[in-house]
Amino acid sequence: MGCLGALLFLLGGLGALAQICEITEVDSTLVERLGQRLLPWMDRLSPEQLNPSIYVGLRLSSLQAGAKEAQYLHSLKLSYQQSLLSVVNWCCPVSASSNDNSDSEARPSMGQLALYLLALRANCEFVEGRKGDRLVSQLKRFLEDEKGAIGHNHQGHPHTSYYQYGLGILALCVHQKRVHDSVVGKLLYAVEHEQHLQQGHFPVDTLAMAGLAFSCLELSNLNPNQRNRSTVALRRVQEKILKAQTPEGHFGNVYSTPLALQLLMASLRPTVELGTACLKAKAALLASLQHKAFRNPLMISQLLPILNQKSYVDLISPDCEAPRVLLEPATETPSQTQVPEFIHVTLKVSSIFPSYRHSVSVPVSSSLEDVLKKAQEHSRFRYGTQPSLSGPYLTSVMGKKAGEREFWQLLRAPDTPLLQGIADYRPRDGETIELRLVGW
Ligand code: B12
Repeated sequence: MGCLGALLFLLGGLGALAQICEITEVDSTLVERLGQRLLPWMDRLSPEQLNPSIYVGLRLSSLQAGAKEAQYLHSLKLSYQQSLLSVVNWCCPVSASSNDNSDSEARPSMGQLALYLLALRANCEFVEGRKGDRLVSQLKRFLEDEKGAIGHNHQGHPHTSYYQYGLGILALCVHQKRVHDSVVGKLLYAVEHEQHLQQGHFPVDTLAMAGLAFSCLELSNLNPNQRNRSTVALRRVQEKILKAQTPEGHFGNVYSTPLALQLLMASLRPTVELGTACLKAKAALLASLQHKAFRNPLMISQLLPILNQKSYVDLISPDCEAPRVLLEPATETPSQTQVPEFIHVTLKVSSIFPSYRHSVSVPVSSSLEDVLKKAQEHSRFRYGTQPSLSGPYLTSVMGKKAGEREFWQLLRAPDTPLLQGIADYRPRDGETIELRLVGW
């Protein structure tokens, strides 16, 4: 045992090990800057731009947005209640299909409904009354449908994903709503036979979400018959996440680290190995913050809780009286008007016939979305997107829509998948970006 190990052992002896995965003493200006990036998004109150995850992230953070926060929750309530009441048989998630040109079928998916329930709980509300009961029944029905899609012999897949399945169970759990053992059983099976989760592209995020759901069930004792299985699965999740730590310290990648830390923080089984891994992850995360890796509001919303030593499991009994620092809008430094410098980016699509390859010129620090727009204006390139909580999701390229369990993957040539979406990724001069239709 090295020096660090010895220190952690000592802390454990003092009963402090339970907090060993907490990310404390982060520069408060860094945290505030993250929060400030959420503020402009809180002015976007149209149903397709509302994002319950932003509200949850802020309420579990050390920051508050004053009157904006209440207004945002109000808009969320109007939008979600309306969707519920206007659709008699509210079901079936928005599929990953679209027309070319932006399309926006704005019916909340299972995961979005779950996030909305988390948002209510973040405001210390329990779903209740007739409307509340309908929300709960709806989410339970979603989960039952997904259970059916997975099938008796577990050969099928949920229509959405195991990530959303975990989110659904977690949301009901923090509202103390019990789901059937067989629903929890499907998620347990998926974790026990991990190839089901490996098939997805982001096993760490999915494992972390499943783990958060199991932690909540364990703490709330909602499915006592599944307790032993759930305990073993939780340990497995923790081990898998620790094994997925990269040499720099991230769990999976930089963007799965916040959820992974939420899970590890909520862990009831701290170990020395866990403490060491968390310290390393903290260092990696702080370095990413310095490099401004966190600009996407959804990503910030998953990160803010851990910088306040909180996880979604804390929504079992949230502290709505905890003092939080009021966010002021960022002061803008006036940019000097300069002649924009241009870069060249090559766009490549081989998954269609005839294949496509074209170079476009865009101003420095343009997004990939700007590149796609430019290519569409100046060549035969066509694309379609769908709004999502993470931003515009690329659904079709050259008229070819991604089918069920397929997606248009974004890669930097020759073969590096991008870690950001089209709105956030900023290509460098000379880069080739490939859009590739793949299964998941
Ligand atoms: C499941 C999942 C997928 C599935 C989605 C299909 C499905 N039916 O579920 C697949 C494998 C297809 C996928 C693809 C991609 N994903 Co993804 N995905 C996730 C995951 C695990 C859960 C998303 C979810 O269900 N959220 C909950 C629901 C309620 O929210 P929602 O907005 O309604 O969900 C939809 C969107 O999230 C959308 N979606 C999924 N991924 C992404 C990524 C981006 C950038 C956008 C705009 C939309 C989007 O699909 C969801 C279902 O419709 C998250 C993990 C996380 N920590 O959030 C990563 C995550 C969001 N994905 C990520 C990335 C990078 C991608 C890709 C860009 C990878 C690539 N190189 O191609 C592509 C998207 C490319 C495109 N066409 O625009 C990153 C985003 C990081 C960031 N900086 O924003 C995350 C955080 C994973 C990670 N740790 O790196 N993803």
